[in-house]
Amino acid sequence: MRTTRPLLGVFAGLLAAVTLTGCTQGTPGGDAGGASAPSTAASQAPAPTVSAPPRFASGDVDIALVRQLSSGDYFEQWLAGAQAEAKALNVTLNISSGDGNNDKQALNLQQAVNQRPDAIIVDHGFADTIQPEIKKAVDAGIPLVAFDVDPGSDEAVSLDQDDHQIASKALDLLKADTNGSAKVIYVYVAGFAPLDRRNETWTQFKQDNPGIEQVAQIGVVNNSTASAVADQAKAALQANPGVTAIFAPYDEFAKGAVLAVKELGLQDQVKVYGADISTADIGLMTEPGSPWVATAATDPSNVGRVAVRAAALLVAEEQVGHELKVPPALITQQKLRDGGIANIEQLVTAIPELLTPDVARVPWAAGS
Ligand code: SR1
Repeated sequence: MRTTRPLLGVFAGLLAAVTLTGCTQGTPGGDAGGASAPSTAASQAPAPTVSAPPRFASGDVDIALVRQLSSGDYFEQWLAGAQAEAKALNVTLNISSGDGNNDKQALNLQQAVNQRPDAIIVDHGFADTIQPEIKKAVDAGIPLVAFDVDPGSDEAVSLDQDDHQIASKALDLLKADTNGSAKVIYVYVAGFAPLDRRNETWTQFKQDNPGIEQVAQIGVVNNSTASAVADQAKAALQANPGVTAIFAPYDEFAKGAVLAVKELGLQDQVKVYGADISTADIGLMTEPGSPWVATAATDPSNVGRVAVRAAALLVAEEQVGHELKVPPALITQQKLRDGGIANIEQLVTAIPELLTPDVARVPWAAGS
């Protein structure tokens, strides 16, 4: 797939990189509903040694981003990163969201395909509704990156956060903290690819650790996931007085679990093991007496950046790889408190592996 790039010099490459900063966006870059400023690897990365392909230099690249969900810390941070990377690469990002309505997302993808963008990023989605539309995009020859959704096509590039690791990192700590003996409430909704993969790890974990007993399963994903989960978690805690842990591998789930534990005054008895991270999550985890003791997470804005870089590489017919993974880190309450970490920027400084400039590196871009 790698094309031969024209023999343009280093000077031209640097010039292009400099002129790429003032670009036009399909949506305003960097404004993502109050999400933290996206992190960047620019300061660590070497200067680009090749020039941008002419279409990138002239701002003629359109990428459609077709989302299933957009509300909540994770999705806001992810979008902020995607927009920042689009701006850095001088591409126009046309964004749509199904707002949790799978048919709407499928329609959005159909419309995006009709507009023939240079590439499409599909961000989450249910296989039944989105795969037929992904097939149409692929059949039309449009390069496609599928984040957190099974594209059902070998032609698409898959991107995920290594969800098995996300689950196992949190569960290994749960096991260590409880000496392998705990009654656990589990939060899960089937159909979301990352949650389904984390569920595979949880299922295996229970088999391998007979002292860990799931006493209740709860879960809902909607526009107010945290408060809906809080209501469910309260009922499950009241029905199961011996619970000592809640495994809630999505930060909106974890927020709901934390709320329930606090409202019932069970902070000393019940600990929450989550996934994902945001500045708001860090605040919740480090509050005095917080039951949220650990989360396994990537930096969401970094993942959004990776998705856009992968799509840009496909447009440039550069090698990308068929499956991209952004590895998570385990973030404990203890580590946050000990490090005085209060926001995502400080977290990324403390754990630089959260930035992954080598995943889908764009050779002509600074900071990729
Ligand atoms: C409803 S799916 C939510 C998950 O998507 C992303 O993978 C985030 O990690 C989040 O946990």
